[in-house]
Amino acid sequence: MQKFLFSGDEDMATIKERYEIAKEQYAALGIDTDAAIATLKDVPVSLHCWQGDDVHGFDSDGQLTGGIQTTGNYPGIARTPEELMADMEEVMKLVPGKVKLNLHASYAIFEKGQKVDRDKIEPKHFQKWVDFAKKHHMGIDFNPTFFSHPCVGPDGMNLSSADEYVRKFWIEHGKACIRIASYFAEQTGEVCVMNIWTGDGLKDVPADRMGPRMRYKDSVDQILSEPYDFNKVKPCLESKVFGIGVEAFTSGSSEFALSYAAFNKDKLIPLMDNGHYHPTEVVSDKIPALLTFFPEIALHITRPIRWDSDHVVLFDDEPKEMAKEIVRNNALNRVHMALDYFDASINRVSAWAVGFRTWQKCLLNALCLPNEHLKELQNAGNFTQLMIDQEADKMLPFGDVWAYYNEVCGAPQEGAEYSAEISRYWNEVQSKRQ
Ligand code: RNT
Ligand code: ZN
Repeated sequence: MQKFLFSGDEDMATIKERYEIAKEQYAALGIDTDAAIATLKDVPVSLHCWQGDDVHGFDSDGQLTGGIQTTGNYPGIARTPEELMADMEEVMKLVPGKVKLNLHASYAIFEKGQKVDRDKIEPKHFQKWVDFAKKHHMGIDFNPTFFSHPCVGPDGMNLSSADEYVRKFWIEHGKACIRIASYFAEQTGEVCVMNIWTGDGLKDVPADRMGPRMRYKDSVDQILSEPYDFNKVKPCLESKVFGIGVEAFTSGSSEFALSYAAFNKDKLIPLMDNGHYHPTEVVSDKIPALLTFFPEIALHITRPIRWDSDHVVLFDDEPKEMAKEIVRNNALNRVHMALDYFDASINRVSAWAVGFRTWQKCLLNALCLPNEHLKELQNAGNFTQLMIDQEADKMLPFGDVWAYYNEVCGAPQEGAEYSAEISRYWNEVQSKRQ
């Protein structure tokens, strides 16, 4: 018998009962929601350590540079590795799905008297992170930190600097990071994606665009000359259109990064950050374009508002569309997915968790669509029915599947349950940091 449910009336049906009803509705369209949940549970998504402390890291007290910015001064920021790890553990309680750890080199943890500069960092400076990852059965992704550091040329550049001393320092940093990435892969038994991003660029009209790009290319060539096993360490190159203070030119433009990846397919993969393009360009459209040519690609998932503002990812159209492109092209094992946003104006643990939960929603939503059927309609040129069906699919009871997924994963439910846990952690832990 059909049940009628009133929203908010929890007594009417349990999460499981609601799920069973939803499941039938999906099954009528040929969608297996149990299979969708089982698939998603095992797909790793990289959780970036830098949302927890506004991209400060532990190796310097300097300002955030490189064309990126955090705004806001919400209290309770993590100030030490222990606090950051505790916050990340809290985030892991708040989210469903499989978490992979994403570290920046600036998060090296030095024992007393151990401090070295970035060109000399070693695996041992990340041992505590390796132990942390092992404790939680996580793989680790890694990022050299080519920003927030005083060693820059007169033009503010590093990997594309005309100052050879500066450039060499950063090449050595990149090589050190390859060695650390290899250590992570070996220790965790999982692939380590190592992303190269530099904010190198110029504020105003350049006199030379080619020079910095040739030097950037040579720097990446030299970094990748450090030996590594490409099956275990996946270096990537992240492009960017502009940054704060580098509005006129970036060395690592989209064409540069993509061409580099295309000509070095046996050693590097391309990385697209959906905040790094002109505002009307969409990464959802670029994903299948790249998958046509590259066996693997990597993503930074963020939410740009008018610029690369790195707002917390929310369940709106573009990330949904990005997830659809990954899922309907059977590319969940070809796309390395990492989150990259940093909001300092709200509770950082909540910001962190909401973004991770959002990307899980996007993937689950994509897994619960009649993708093959919709493709067939497109291929048959039946655009009338395609529109009707795509609109109907938006009204499927996805919230019930999502609620059940959270229950299965032991994550809190949307709304009051989630808020209660955020408040508890604030009262017991974060508020005491002031
Ligand atoms: C900056 C890039 C880069 C950084 C992180 C911290 O615009 O997106 O990926 O956000 O490395
Ligand atoms: Zn990014």
